[in-house]
Amino acid sequence: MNEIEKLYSIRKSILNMMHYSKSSHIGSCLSIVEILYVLYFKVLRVDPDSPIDPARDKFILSKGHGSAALYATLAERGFFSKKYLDEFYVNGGRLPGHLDMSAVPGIEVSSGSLGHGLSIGAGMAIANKLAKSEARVFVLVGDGECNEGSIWEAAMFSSHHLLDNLTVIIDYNKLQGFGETNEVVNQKSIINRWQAFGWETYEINGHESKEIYTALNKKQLAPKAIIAHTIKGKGISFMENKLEWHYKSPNEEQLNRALIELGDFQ
Ligand SMILES: Cc1ncc(C[n+]2csc(CCOP(=O)(O)OP(=O)(O)O)c2C)c(N)n1
Repeated sequence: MNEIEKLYSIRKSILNMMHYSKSSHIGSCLSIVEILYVLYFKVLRVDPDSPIDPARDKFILSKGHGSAALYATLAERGFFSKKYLDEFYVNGGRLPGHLDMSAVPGIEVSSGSLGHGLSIGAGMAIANKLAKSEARVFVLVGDGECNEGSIWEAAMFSSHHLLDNLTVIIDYNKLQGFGETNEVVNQKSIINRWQAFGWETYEINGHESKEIYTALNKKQLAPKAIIAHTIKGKGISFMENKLEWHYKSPNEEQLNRALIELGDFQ
């Protein structure tokens, strides 16, 4: 499968998972598909056949409510069977609604309570340095999640320790659960903030694979923050930039409409 087909397949999986489980956060998932694709197919040194290799790079999805996107990407990359995706967020199912590192191979950290992933990632990055490992650590956070004070504590810590093996990607889709991010707690100066905390910063289109790849691979002397401009609900016209799709789940008619549109998105 080429890149377009893989992106299509991941989005299709997400739509189906959300529909069958009647669960929330479809907009949050669709905004990070290209970022996850580039990480898992182009950047991360990971091996589905050896998922806990001590030398592997690590990725943490700190905004754990985007779990369906990570499960779908991991299945696409071969970490586990795509059949497991049918067991997302259903009673007794294998894949919990928020990320559980014990559920399937490939999940590095259980998440869902926002604000913790970057601190955990900083700990992993410093551990890699102590072990003289070349492995890198990547953390994806939401823009609303950046309202959490713990993010900024981790940001201070990471630049103090010059963690040049740590990268945070901010999914700047400008919406959170109950409103526009810049209205809830203003993040307009988000790049300046990360710079002021001593991070190397990049600003990219978070749906352009080449831009994502280039920013992720730029050599760094300090921790790196990538502000990825994204669209919540990306790829489905009636979901894009619509707050309601933080919580709504597509019914049968909406699912079919979305799947038809997804064909156009290819
Ligand atoms: C500590 C904590 N507080 C509140 C929530 C509830 N919650 C789930 S998603 C969400 C909004 C997150 O917005 P953002 O980080 O911008 O991610 P997006 O869904 O827009 O991708 C909130 C507040 C949570 N999961 N954890």
